[in-house]
Amino acid sequence: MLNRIAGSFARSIVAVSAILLLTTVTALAHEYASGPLKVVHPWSPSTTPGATVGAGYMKVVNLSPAPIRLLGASSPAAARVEFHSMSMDGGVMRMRPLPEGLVVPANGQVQLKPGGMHMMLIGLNRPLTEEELVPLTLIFQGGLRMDVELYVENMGAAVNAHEH
Ligand SMILES: [Cu+2]
Repeated sequence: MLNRIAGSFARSIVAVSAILLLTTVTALAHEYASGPLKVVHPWSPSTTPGATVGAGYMKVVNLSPAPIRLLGASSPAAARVEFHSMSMDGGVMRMRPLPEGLVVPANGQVQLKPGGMHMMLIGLNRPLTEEELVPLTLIFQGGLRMDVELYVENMGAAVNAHEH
């Protein structure tokens, strides 16, 4: 009898965890598609109150046989959005703005990630809060615009790693 109760209790825990897992995976693995372009899991680390700068990361996939340039981006949460590269320079990580944006190779992809190429949300008008979705418009060559949302994750380590 006790065994039976314990068994059904365990089963309901499994069911609840499965639902939670599904919800989390859906929120984290969001992606957007437009024509030959796919933007996979755009996200931002949460920021502390008063922070004026945030970061943004994502994977951009180009399914077309021609390279496509990502010219820039904008967000209502920031005065402007810049693309930066990051490289080692005499043992020091340095960021460089990419004023021309970046090229997504033909049938290829570009990964923006902590410690690598990234977006910077400059002049934040509010903190980025864990689990919120921040609108971001990506502007590609040829005038193609893509609206995505940055999913804000609690990633203190990523924010610290990004400071320069
Ligand atoms: Cu930067």
